[in-house]
Amino acid sequence: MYNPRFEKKAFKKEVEHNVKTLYRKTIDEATPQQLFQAVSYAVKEVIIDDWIATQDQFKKDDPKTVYYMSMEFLMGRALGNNLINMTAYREVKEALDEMGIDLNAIEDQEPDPALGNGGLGRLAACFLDSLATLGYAAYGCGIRYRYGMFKQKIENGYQVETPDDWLKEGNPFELRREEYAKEVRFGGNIRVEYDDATNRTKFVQENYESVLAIPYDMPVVGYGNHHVNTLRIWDAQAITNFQLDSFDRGDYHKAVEQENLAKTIVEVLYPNDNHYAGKELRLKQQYFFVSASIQAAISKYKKSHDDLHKLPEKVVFQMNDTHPTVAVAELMRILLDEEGLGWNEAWDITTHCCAYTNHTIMAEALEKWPIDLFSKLLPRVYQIIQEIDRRFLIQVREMYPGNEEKVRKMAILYNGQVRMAHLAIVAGFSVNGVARLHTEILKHQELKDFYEMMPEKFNNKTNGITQRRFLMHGNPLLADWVTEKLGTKNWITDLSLMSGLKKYADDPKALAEFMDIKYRNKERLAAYILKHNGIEVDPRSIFDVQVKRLHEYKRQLLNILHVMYLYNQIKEHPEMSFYPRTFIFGAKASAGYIRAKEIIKLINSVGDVVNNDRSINGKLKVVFIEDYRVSNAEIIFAAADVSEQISTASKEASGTGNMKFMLNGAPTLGTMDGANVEIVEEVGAENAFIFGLSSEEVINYENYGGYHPQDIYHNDQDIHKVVDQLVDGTYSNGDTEMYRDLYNSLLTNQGGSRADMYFILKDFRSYAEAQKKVEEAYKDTEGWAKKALLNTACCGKFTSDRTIQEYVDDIWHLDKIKVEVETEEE
Ligand code: NBG
Repeated sequence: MYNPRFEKKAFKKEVEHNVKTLYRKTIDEATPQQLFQAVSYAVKEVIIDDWIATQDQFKKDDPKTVYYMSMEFLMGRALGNNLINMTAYREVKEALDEMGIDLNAIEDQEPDPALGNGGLGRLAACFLDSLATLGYAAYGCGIRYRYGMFKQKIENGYQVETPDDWLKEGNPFELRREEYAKEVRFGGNIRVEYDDATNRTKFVQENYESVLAIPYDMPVVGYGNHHVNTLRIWDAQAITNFQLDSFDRGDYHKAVEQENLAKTIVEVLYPNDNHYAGKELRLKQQYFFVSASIQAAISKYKKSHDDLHKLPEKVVFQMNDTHPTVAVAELMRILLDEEGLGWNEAWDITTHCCAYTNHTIMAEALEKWPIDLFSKLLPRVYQIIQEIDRRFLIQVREMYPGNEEKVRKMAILYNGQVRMAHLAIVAGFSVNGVARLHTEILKHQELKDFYEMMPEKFNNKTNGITQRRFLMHGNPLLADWVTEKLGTKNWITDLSLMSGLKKYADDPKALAEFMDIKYRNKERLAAYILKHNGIEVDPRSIFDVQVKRLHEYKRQLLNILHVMYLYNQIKEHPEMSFYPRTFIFGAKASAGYIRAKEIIKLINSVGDVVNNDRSINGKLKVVFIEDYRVSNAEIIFAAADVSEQISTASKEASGTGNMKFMLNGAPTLGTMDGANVEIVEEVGAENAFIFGLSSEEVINYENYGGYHPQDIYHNDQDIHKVVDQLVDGTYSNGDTEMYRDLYNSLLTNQGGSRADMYFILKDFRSYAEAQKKVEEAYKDTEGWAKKALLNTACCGKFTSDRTIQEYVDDIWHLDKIKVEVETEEE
């Protein structure tokens, strides 16, 4: 056993004790939420010992540490995952059973900490899991948003957002660490002073507003190795002594302003995925957590080292997209202004400590802050960026004499804007994309100029996911089966072992078992759908699933238009053979993304019509799962037959949902985009369903034109009919305007954006053909089982353990730690 304190008797006692001291109750009297708290505190007690042991080990070994800087950490629930990683899930489940407590029900009491939007935030969470499991020293650095991702309700087919008050009941796993608070300053002006004593110019920020950043630490438990890293998320608080001070001086307004700044700064996560909104508060959030994190990292370093020049030997800051790139200027500021280093030394340190990951080529996601806003909010940081830019442009001019076009294209400051990606590339020693195709597009299209000037910085790190959450926790039936078939549990930390399942691809008994597990998971999802949607779905039908953020480039619209087409087919040819299908969607739309919300409404409207048409005998069902999030995702992946990964080629940087489906035995129906390319490479084209334009074709159309969706609309009668149904009232109770915008978006150019800019009509036929192939393939029960099993067997590459090891080997160069703990184990 992992830890004797999970021994049943002791653990039960601990839970009883917690219920008593926290709530003055007995187990029988406690509410489910109170039981969740009591159990979690009991688990935390054990974690804390390992957490301390890990910190002690760090002190002894002094390993290099990565600070993973991210605006988002989509952690999902902690209790179950912590138990799994402490290899105590079963013991605790049994112990609780004996007390008449159902662990699953207790787990459901935990709010999903949803401090992220989608793939980018969930990737950060998977990375933390892998870093701890592989035994590396790492901090996740982020924001403790008071409200995480909004909760989605579907009312009358429309998305309605409600606040996610995730901290309402308290978070049993966090520790508030007041003593490590840092001050963060905004605004004011910079006074330049000459210090005769040191012979140096000093830059003094005056008339600023400031807030106190207070860290909350959450444990990140590695699998079975006693290694516990830290996710450090910052809360904001007004600086009280200043408040009193200014109150005394009658500066009441300033005091109230600081109070408000502190409140608003961490109030809410911006619900934008792949979209930049340019809001001042967002920039404040960025600087707030970045400044606090860097200050903390430097003070920690200085506790046991005296030479800042050697910082890169012990510290690396990984910037998760451009959101934290202000880090490079903040590190420069601290080294220059607070530590008194010269520019060249500071630059040398910074450019050996900072690395940048790019997560998208979507133009609307690129962060470009207006200079006036930026320089007002961060006056000193802005000065430093000006100097970085000035020096960089000298290099560009040296390398490309007379080429002012280059200068314009590459400058950090241009056209009244601060281009954050350029800052990150200039200052970072590494620039990576998140799937091979994505990195190639960065090198040869989006970031071509930078790649030509500094090719050595560019590298690829194909994303991955953690099998601990997405197989062990989400799909225990399959996890046990895999262990039995492989004869080892080692796949839990070495997913390449899954290839050992390949030998069962022609074993009818194994295939039947595999599909039986899938069936039971489909029953579990069907029960969830019945409970939440009131819709009855048949687990024998094909579960065709698209779950991800709602975005036009992800093309949920293509999927639902195809459902409309199938429905027309069934109605027109009632006699035709048709394998029953259940189309399952789950997606949140950013609150301000109107077209995305129209698509949600359309999906629900199509569902209403199709699900209630008795004439089609339940052949077709459409389900929209409300509030898609990590906890229900686990249930959904386990139950999927088909994984819809249908983004316009070139647009999806990687995708990670695609990997979770694959792990759970669902073949990909997708375009050659993002990591789909590598999935197909691993599993073989015969075990996936690929369709659509290639990324090159898409890029060519984008650059040179030549795509006219009207031609398709006029020449293809089936497409014509489906598109017309958007405006003939079929799915809108006769309202011809409800989906007019979607209709127009497909057929007419609209202020700056081309008609059908995501090539939905262009790819429609080949998508429909691929769907036809899915149906044919599914009818062959054993053939399908083989494809499904091979997906699971070939997913080894897509573990985040592999990704993290690559980051360690090529970018971070961390030292492995072995946490020594004394246990009474024999
Ligand atoms: C997203 C991409 C996904 C990718 C994740 C994680 C942003 C900016 N990017 O394709 O759209 O899987 O990042 O890398 O959210």
